[in-house]
Amino acid sequence: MKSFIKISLLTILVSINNLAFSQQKKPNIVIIYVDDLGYADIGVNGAIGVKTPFVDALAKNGLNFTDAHSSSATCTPSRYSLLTGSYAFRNNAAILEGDAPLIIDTKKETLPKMLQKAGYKTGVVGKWHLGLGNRKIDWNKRVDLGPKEVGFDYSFLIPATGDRVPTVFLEDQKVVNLDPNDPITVSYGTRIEGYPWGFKHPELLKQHTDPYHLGAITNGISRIGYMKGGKDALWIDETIPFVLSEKATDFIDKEKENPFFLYFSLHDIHQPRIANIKFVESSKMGPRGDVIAQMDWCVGEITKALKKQNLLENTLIVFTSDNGPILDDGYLDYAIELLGDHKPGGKYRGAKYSVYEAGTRMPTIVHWPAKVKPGKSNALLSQVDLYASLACLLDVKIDKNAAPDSEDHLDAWLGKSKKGRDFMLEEAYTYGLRFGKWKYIQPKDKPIPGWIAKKFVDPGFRKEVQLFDLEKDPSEENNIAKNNPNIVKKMEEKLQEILK
Ligand code: NG6
Ligand code: CA
Repeated sequence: MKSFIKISLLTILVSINNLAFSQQKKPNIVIIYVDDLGYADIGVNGAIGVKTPFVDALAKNGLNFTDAHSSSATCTPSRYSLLTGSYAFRNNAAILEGDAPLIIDTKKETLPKMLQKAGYKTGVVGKWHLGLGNRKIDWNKRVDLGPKEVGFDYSFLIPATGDRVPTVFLEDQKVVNLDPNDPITVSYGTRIEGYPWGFKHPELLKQHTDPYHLGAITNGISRIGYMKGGKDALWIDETIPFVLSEKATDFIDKEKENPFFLYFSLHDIHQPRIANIKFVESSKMGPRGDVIAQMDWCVGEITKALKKQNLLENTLIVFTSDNGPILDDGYLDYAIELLGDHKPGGKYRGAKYSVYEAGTRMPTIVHWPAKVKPGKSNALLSQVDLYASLACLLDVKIDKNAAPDSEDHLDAWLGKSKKGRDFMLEEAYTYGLRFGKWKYIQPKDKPIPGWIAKKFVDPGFRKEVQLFDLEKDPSEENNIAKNNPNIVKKMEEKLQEILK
C-alpha cells in the first residue's frame, strides 16, 4: 500500500512538473509592426544610405522571407486582417479617420483572444488605427470599445495615425495626462476653433504639407482634422519612439513570468517623419532615412529587453510592415529629392496604395533562436495566416466563426517548409491575386482618388486585365495577359470564388 501511495505521488509530481515545463516552454510572441516600411528599406534587403543593424541582426539569426505579404496596400485593412484572420473586403475595412468607430466585431474571436485562450498575457503598444468606441468618441472618458474588447489585456495607443488628430496617447483606453478642465474636442468635418489651422498659419509649421494635412497644428505640425483642448496631453512627435519603446519594454519586464503576446506597432516610418535629434542626419536620405534608423533603434530596444530578461531565445519575433513604402504622402520632407540610389521597394514595382508587388510584399523576418534556423525563405505567405499558424503552434482550436481566411502555414513560417500558399489575395484599389509565379490584376474602370492621382504612386489598376510572370519579370513590366487566356480565366475564377 505504502509503495502504491509513493508511486502515485511520484506520478502526480512528475505530471505537475511536466505541465509546468510545457507551460514554460510556450514561446513569447512579439509582432513588430512597422508602418509604411518598404521591402528594401532594411539593410539585409538592400537599403542604401541608411543602416539598420538591429533589424539586420534579427535577419542574420532568423529567417528572412522574400515573398511574404501584408493583406493590403494600406494600413487599416492590413491590421484588420492581421488581428482577425479575415480579409479586409469582408468588412469594407479602409483607411479610417481619427474619430472613427471600432471596426472589429467584439463578439468574435481575434488573434489576441485566441492567444488569451492559450494562457497568454496580451498587450498592444503603438499605432492602432482600427477605430475606437461605437459612436462619436468622447475623448474625456474611458473609450468604451477598443483593444480591451478586442482581446488585449494592456494597451498604449496612438489612436489613429501621426498625421491625424487627436495627437494624444491612450493608456488602457484613457487619454494620458488629460486635464479635466481642458477637455478634448475633435472634428473631421466642421472646422472648430482651438489649435490653429495649418492653412491659416503656415508660419507656425516645422514641415509644410499638401492641402489635405492643413488642419489643427500641434507641436508645430499640421494634421488631418481639427482639435481643441487637451494641451497637457499632446504628444511630442520627436519623443514618440522613446515613449513607445519604454511602454513596450515595461510590458515585457512586467509579464516576464507569463507567456506574453506583444503587438508592438511603431509609428515610424509613417509621416510626419520628424526624427528625434539623436537620429537627425543619421542617414544620407534626410528625414525618411533618419526615421528608418530611429525605427531600427526601437527594434534594438525590444531585443535588448528580451535579452535582459533571458527571454530572447524562446521568443518568436515577427518583424514586418503594414504596407509598402511611400515617398510623398503629403508632408514636404524631400524624400524624393534625397533618395539617392536607394530603392524602397527593391526591384518590385509600386508602393503604398498600389496593387503591384511593392504595395504588399513586406520585409518579413521570423526570429526564434530556440526553434527557427537562420536562413532565407521564398514561401508565399500572407499576414492573414499568422492567426491560424499561431493557433496551430499552440494547439488552440479557433472559434467556428473566426478567422475565415487564415490558413495554417506554420511549417513555412518556421522554415520547415518552403511551401506557403497556393493562392494569395492582395487588396488595394483593385484586387491582385498570386498563384505561384503568376500575378493577376483585376481590371477596374474607375477614377483614381484625387489625392493619389496627384502623387508619384501608380495604384496599378488599368482598364485591361494584367498578368505577369514574376519569375521572369519580378518588376511587373510585361503584361502577358493576352498570350495566356487560360491562366487569366483560372485566376479570375479563383478571385470570384474568394470574393463571393
Ligand atoms: C491617407 C492620408 C495619408 C495617410 C494615409 C494613411 C490624405 C490625403 N492622405 O488618407 O496622409 O495618413 O491616409 O496611411 O488624407 S496608413 O499607412 O495609415 O494607411
Ligand atoms: Ca501604413
